[in-house]
Amino acid sequence: MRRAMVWGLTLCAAVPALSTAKPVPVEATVYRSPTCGCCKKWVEHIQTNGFAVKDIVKDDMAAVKRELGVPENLASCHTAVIGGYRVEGHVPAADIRQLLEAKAPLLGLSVPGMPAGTPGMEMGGRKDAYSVIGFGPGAGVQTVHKYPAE
Ligand SMILES: [Cu+2]
Repeated sequence: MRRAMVWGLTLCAAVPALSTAKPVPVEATVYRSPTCGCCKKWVEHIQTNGFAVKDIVKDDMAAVKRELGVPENLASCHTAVIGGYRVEGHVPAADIRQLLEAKAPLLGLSVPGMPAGTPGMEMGGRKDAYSVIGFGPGAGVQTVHKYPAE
């Protein structure tokens, strides 16, 4: 059988028995406070998108962010470390993938605050406009991806 056909079957069928053909999951260490519900939902979002999550519960999230060098003004709820990058808040899995593939010269990505409609912050049909911000190393910040309101 030709290889192209095998891949085609895998993509269409999505059968657990064929899961060995999937790419190896990317490891993600997520720090979150014990009471954070939207953090857990974001963890589920990245898990569904092929990330293997090490879930670490911390009471003092401000200390975690400080240690990892997440700028205070870009802070959100949870903080993750993925492929050496810091991922702060409700960053969509697709943007993390892009960051990893591009090997962008950044310290990390953030979606500051907790905008409605981001992965893990679903609020019915409400979707606020928000931006994924790239930060560091150093003081520099840049907008990596703008999501419009819907
Ligand atoms: Cu949150």
